[in-house]
Amino acid sequence: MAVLNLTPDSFSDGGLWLDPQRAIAQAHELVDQGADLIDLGAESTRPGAQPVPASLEIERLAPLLQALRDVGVPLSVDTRKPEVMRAAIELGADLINDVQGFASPQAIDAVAGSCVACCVMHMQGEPNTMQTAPAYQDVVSDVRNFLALRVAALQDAGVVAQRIMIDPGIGFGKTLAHNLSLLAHLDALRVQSLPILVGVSRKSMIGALTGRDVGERLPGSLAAMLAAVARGASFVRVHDVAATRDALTVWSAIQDASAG
Ligand code: HH2
Repeated sequence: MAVLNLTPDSFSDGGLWLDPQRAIAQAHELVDQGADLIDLGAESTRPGAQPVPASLEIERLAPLLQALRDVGVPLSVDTRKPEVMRAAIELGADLINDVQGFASPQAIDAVAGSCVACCVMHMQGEPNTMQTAPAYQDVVSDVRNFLALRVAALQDAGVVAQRIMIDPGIGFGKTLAHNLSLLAHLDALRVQSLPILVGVSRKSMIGALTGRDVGERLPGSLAAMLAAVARGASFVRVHDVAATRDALTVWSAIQDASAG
Protein backbone atom coordinates (compact mmCIF):
# COMPACT_ATOMS: atom_id res chain seq x y z
CA MET A 1 0.00 0.00 0.00
CA ALA A 2 1.63 3.21 -1.22
CA VAL A 3 1.07 6.41 0.76
CA LEU A 4 0.04 9.54 -1.16
CA ASN A 5 -0.76 12.44 1.13
CA LEU A 6 -2.62 15.40 -0.41
CA THR A 7 -1.81 17.55 2.61
CA PRO A 8 0.44 20.50 3.40
CA ASP A 9 1.51 19.05 6.75
CA SER A 10 1.99 15.26 6.67
CA PHE A 11 5.12 14.30 8.57
CA SER A 12 7.13 13.01 5.63
CA ASP A 13 5.53 14.00 2.30
CA GLY A 14 3.57 17.07 3.46
CA GLY A 15 3.19 19.69 0.73
CA LEU A 16 4.71 17.54 -2.04
CA TRP A 17 1.43 16.40 -3.58
CA LEU A 18 -0.99 19.25 -2.86
CA ASP A 19 -1.20 20.07 -6.56
CA PRO A 20 -3.64 17.51 -8.07
CA GLN A 21 -1.71 17.14 -11.35
CA ARG A 22 1.53 16.37 -9.50
CA ALA A 23 -0.33 13.96 -7.22
CA ILE A 24 -1.89 12.13 -10.18
CA ALA A 25 1.53 11.76 -11.82
CA GLN A 26 2.97 10.48 -8.54
CA ALA A 27 0.17 7.88 -8.27
CA HIS A 28 1.12 6.52 -11.70
CA GLU A 29 4.78 6.51 -10.66
CA LEU A 30 3.92 4.53 -7.49
CA VAL A 31 2.05 1.94 -9.57
CA ASP A 32 5.00 1.69 -11.97
CA GLN A 33 7.23 1.05 -8.97
CA GLY A 34 5.04 -1.87 -7.92
CA ALA A 35 2.33 -0.53 -5.60
CA ASP A 36 -0.68 -2.86 -5.29
CA LEU A 37 -2.88 -0.24 -3.66
CA ILE A 38 -2.73 3.55 -3.20
CA ASP A 39 -3.78 5.16 0.08
CA LEU A 40 -4.90 8.76 -0.42
CA GLY A 41 -4.84 10.95 2.67
CA ALA A 42 -6.23 14.47 2.84
CA GLU A 43 -5.79 15.14 6.58
CA SER A 44 -2.55 14.59 8.46
CA THR A 45 -2.89 12.45 11.59
CA ARG A 46 0.72 12.91 12.69
CA PRO A 47 1.20 13.63 16.40
CA GLY A 48 0.14 17.22 17.06
CA ALA A 49 -1.78 17.58 13.76
CA GLN A 50 -4.82 19.86 13.67
CA PRO A 51 -8.08 18.50 12.18
CA VAL A 52 -9.29 19.86 8.81
CA PRO A 53 -12.95 20.30 7.78
CA ALA A 54 -14.60 17.47 5.82
CA SER A 55 -15.28 19.82 2.90
CA LEU A 56 -11.55 20.49 2.46
CA GLU A 57 -10.72 16.78 2.65
CA ILE A 58 -13.30 16.05 -0.07
CA GLU A 59 -12.01 18.95 -2.20
CA ARG A 60 -8.50 17.47 -2.04
CA LEU A 61 -9.59 13.88 -2.71
CA ALA A 62 -12.15 14.35 -5.51
CA PRO A 63 -9.79 15.18 -8.42
CA LEU A 64 -7.57 12.21 -7.54
CA LEU A 65 -10.40 9.73 -7.18
CA GLN A 66 -11.83 10.89 -10.50
CA ALA A 67 -8.52 10.88 -12.39
CA LEU A 68 -7.22 7.60 -10.98
CA ARG A 69 -10.20 5.34 -11.69
CA ASP A 70 -8.17 3.53 -14.33
CA VAL A 71 -4.80 3.61 -12.60
CA GLY A 72 -4.85 -0.19 -12.40
CA VAL A 73 -4.82 -0.68 -8.62
CA PRO A 74 -7.50 -0.20 -5.95
CA LEU A 75 -7.74 3.21 -4.28
CA SER A 76 -7.90 3.57 -0.52
CA VAL A 77 -8.98 6.72 1.32
CA ASP A 78 -7.45 7.45 4.71
CA THR A 79 -10.14 9.34 6.64
CA ARG A 80 -11.90 9.36 10.01
CA LYS A 81 -14.90 11.39 8.89
CA PRO A 82 -18.16 9.67 7.87
CA GLU A 83 -19.00 12.54 5.50
CA VAL A 84 -15.67 12.06 3.69
CA MET A 85 -16.18 8.26 3.63
CA ARG A 86 -19.56 8.68 1.92
CA ALA A 87 -18.18 11.11 -0.66
CA ALA A 88 -15.16 8.89 -1.34
CA ILE A 89 -17.36 5.83 -1.84
CA GLU A 90 -19.55 7.83 -4.21
CA LEU A 91 -16.41 8.80 -6.15
CA GLY A 92 -15.32 5.16 -6.47
CA ALA A 93 -12.96 4.48 -3.54
CA ASP A 94 -12.29 0.75 -3.03
CA LEU A 95 -11.14 0.83 0.59
CA ILE A 96 -11.77 3.12 3.56
CA ASN A 97 -8.84 3.31 5.97
CA ASP A 98 -10.09 4.73 9.29
CA VAL A 99 -7.34 5.46 11.82
CA GLN A 100 -10.10 5.56 14.48
CA GLY A 101 -11.24 2.03 13.65
CA PHE A 102 -14.80 3.01 12.68
CA ALA A 103 -15.33 4.06 16.28
CA SER A 104 -18.34 6.23 15.51
CA PRO A 105 -21.71 4.67 14.58
CA GLN A 106 -21.87 7.17 11.66
CA ALA A 107 -18.59 5.77 10.30
CA ILE A 108 -20.04 2.27 10.34
CA ASP A 109 -23.23 3.52 8.65
CA ALA A 110 -21.13 5.24 5.99
CA VAL A 111 -19.48 2.00 4.86
CA ALA A 112 -22.08 -0.64 5.73
CA GLY A 113 -24.36 -0.22 2.72
CA SER A 114 -21.49 -0.21 0.22
CA CYS A 115 -19.06 -2.92 -0.79
CA VAL A 116 -15.78 -1.12 0.05
CA ALA A 117 -13.05 -2.83 2.04
CA CYS A 118 -12.41 -1.45 5.53
CA CYS A 119 -9.12 -1.04 7.37
CA VAL A 120 -9.75 -0.95 11.12
CA MET A 121 -6.83 0.78 12.88
CA HIS A 122 -6.18 1.24 16.58
CA MET A 123 -5.40 4.70 17.93
CA GLN A 124 -5.33 5.78 21.57
CA GLY A 125 -6.59 9.36 21.99
CA GLU A 126 -6.57 12.05 19.30
CA PRO A 127 -3.69 13.03 16.99
CA ASN A 128 -3.10 16.39 18.69
CA THR A 129 -2.59 14.83 22.13
CA MET A 130 -2.03 11.09 21.56
CA GLN A 131 1.71 11.10 22.27
CA THR A 132 1.38 12.99 25.59
CA ALA A 133 1.15 9.99 27.90
CA PRO A 134 0.14 6.77 26.12
CA ALA A 135 -0.75 4.08 28.67
CA TYR A 136 -1.97 0.47 28.49
CA GLN A 137 -2.49 -2.38 30.94
CA ASP A 138 -1.08 -4.76 28.35
CA VAL A 139 -0.58 -3.11 24.99
CA VAL A 140 -0.95 -6.29 22.90
CA SER A 141 -4.18 -7.49 24.51
CA ASP A 142 -5.62 -3.96 24.84
CA VAL A 143 -5.09 -3.27 21.14
CA ARG A 144 -6.38 -6.71 20.16
CA ASN A 145 -9.51 -6.27 22.31
CA PHE A 146 -10.21 -2.90 20.70
CA LEU A 147 -9.76 -4.32 17.19
CA ALA A 148 -11.98 -7.33 17.98
CA LEU A 149 -14.76 -5.04 19.26
CA ARG A 150 -14.58 -2.77 16.21
CA VAL A 151 -14.59 -5.76 13.84
CA ALA A 152 -17.64 -7.16 15.66
CA ALA A 153 -19.42 -3.80 15.35
CA LEU A 154 -18.75 -3.74 11.59
CA GLN A 155 -19.90 -7.34 11.22
CA ASP A 156 -23.08 -6.59 13.22
CA ALA A 157 -23.82 -3.86 10.68
CA GLY A 158 -23.47 -6.35 7.82
CA VAL A 159 -19.83 -5.83 6.79
CA VAL A 160 -18.58 -9.33 6.00
CA ALA A 161 -15.15 -10.56 7.12
CA GLN A 162 -13.88 -10.64 3.52
CA ARG A 163 -14.09 -6.83 3.51
CA ILE A 164 -12.10 -6.23 6.71
CA MET A 165 -8.41 -5.87 7.61
CA ILE A 166 -6.92 -4.77 10.94
CA ASP A 167 -3.97 -2.56 11.88
CA PRO A 168 -2.29 -2.02 15.29
CA GLY A 169 -1.66 1.66 14.45
CA ILE A 170 2.08 1.97 14.99
CA GLY A 171 2.85 5.41 16.48
CA PHE A 172 -0.77 6.31 17.26
CA GLY A 173 -0.83 6.88 21.03
CA LYS A 174 2.11 4.55 21.64
CA THR A 175 5.59 4.81 23.11
CA LEU A 176 8.59 3.18 21.44
CA ALA A 177 8.23 0.23 23.83
CA HIS A 178 4.53 -0.14 22.91
CA ASN A 179 5.35 -0.08 19.17
CA LEU A 180 8.08 -2.68 19.60
CA SER A 181 5.81 -4.99 21.61
CA LEU A 182 3.06 -4.75 19.00
CA LEU A 183 5.45 -5.56 16.16
CA ALA A 184 7.14 -8.36 18.10
CA HIS A 185 3.78 -9.97 18.92
CA LEU A 186 1.93 -9.13 15.72
CA ASP A 187 0.50 -12.59 15.33
CA ALA A 188 -1.12 -12.39 18.76
CA LEU A 189 -3.16 -9.44 17.49
CA ARG A 190 -4.96 -11.49 14.90
CA VAL A 191 -8.76 -11.25 15.06
CA GLN A 192 -10.60 -14.16 13.41
CA SER A 193 -8.29 -14.74 10.43
CA LEU A 194 -8.40 -11.20 9.12
CA PRO A 195 -5.38 -9.82 7.27
CA ILE A 196 -3.11 -7.47 9.20
CA LEU A 197 -1.84 -4.18 7.76
CA VAL A 198 1.21 -2.46 9.28
CA GLY A 199 2.50 1.08 8.73
CA VAL A 200 6.00 1.80 10.04
CA SER A 201 7.42 3.72 7.07
CA ARG A 202 9.66 6.64 8.17
CA LYS A 203 7.85 6.84 11.52
CA SER A 204 9.33 8.36 14.66
CA MET A 205 10.03 4.91 16.15
CA ILE A 206 12.57 4.44 13.34
CA GLY A 207 14.04 7.84 14.20
CA ALA A 208 14.15 6.96 17.91
CA LEU A 209 16.03 3.72 17.22
CA THR A 210 18.47 5.03 14.60
CA GLY A 211 18.79 8.73 15.42
CA ARG A 212 17.91 9.51 11.78
CA ASP A 213 15.77 12.36 10.41
CA VAL A 214 12.62 11.56 8.41
CA GLY A 215 14.42 11.61 5.05
CA GLU A 216 17.02 9.10 6.20
CA ARG A 217 14.80 6.40 7.66
CA LEU A 218 14.50 4.05 4.67
CA PRO A 219 16.89 1.29 5.87
CA GLY A 220 15.27 1.25 9.32
CA SER A 221 11.80 1.30 7.76
CA LEU A 222 12.63 -1.69 5.54
CA ALA A 223 13.93 -3.66 8.52
CA ALA A 224 10.74 -2.98 10.51
CA MET A 225 8.59 -3.75 7.47
CA LEU A 226 10.25 -7.14 6.94
CA ALA A 227 9.99 -7.96 10.65
CA ALA A 228 6.25 -7.23 10.39
CA VAL A 229 5.84 -9.37 7.27
CA ALA A 230 7.76 -12.21 8.94
CA ARG A 231 5.27 -12.02 11.82
CA GLY A 232 2.18 -12.15 9.65
CA ALA A 233 1.51 -8.73 8.11
CA SER A 234 -0.21 -9.13 4.71
CA PHE A 235 -0.24 -5.44 3.81
CA VAL A 236 2.47 -2.86 4.42
CA ARG A 237 1.78 0.88 4.15
CA VAL A 238 4.89 2.57 2.76
CA HIS A 239 6.25 5.76 1.20
CA ASP A 240 9.18 4.09 -0.64
CA VAL A 241 7.55 1.63 -3.00
CA ALA A 242 10.47 0.55 -5.21
CA ALA A 243 12.76 -0.16 -2.25
CA THR A 244 9.99 -2.01 -0.42
CA ARG A 245 9.29 -4.11 -3.51
CA ASP A 246 12.99 -5.10 -3.74
CA ALA A 247 13.18 -5.96 -0.06
CA LEU A 248 10.02 -8.08 -0.29
CA THR A 249 11.23 -9.84 -3.45
CA VAL A 250 14.47 -10.93 -1.78
CA TRP A 251 12.77 -11.88 1.48
CA SER A 252 10.07 -13.90 -0.33
CA ALA A 253 12.64 -15.78 -2.44
CA ILE A 254 14.38 -16.91 0.74
CA GLN A 255 11.04 -17.84 2.32
CA ASP A 256 10.06 -19.88 -0.74
CA ALA A 257 13.43 -21.64 -0.75
CA SER A 258 13.11 -22.54 2.93
CA ALA A 259 9.56 -23.83 2.37
CA GLY A 260 10.58 -25.95 -0.62
N1 HH2 B 1 -0.12 5.83 9.49
C1 HH2 B 1 -0.33 7.11 9.10
C2 HH2 B 1 -1.54 7.46 8.48
N2 HH2 B 1 -2.49 6.54 8.23
N3 HH2 B 1 -3.24 4.30 8.31
C3 HH2 B 1 -3.05 3.03 8.67
N4 HH2 B 1 -3.99 2.10 8.42
N5 HH2 B 1 -1.90 2.63 9.31
C4 HH2 B 1 -0.90 3.51 9.61
O1 HH2 B 1 0.11 3.10 10.22
C5 HH2 B 1 -1.08 4.88 9.24
C6 HH2 B 1 -2.29 5.25 8.59
C7 HH2 B 1 0.71 8.15 9.35
O2 HH2 B 1 1.57 8.29 8.27
P1 HH2 B 1 1.45 9.39 7.10
O3 HH2 B 1 0.19 9.24 6.32
O4 HH2 B 1 2.68 9.28 6.28
O5 HH2 B 1 1.49 10.78 7.82
P2 HH2 B 1 0.39 11.86 8.20
O6 HH2 B 1 -0.58 11.23 9.14
O7 HH2 B 1 1.20 12.96 8.84
O8 HH2 B 1 -0.30 12.32 6.94
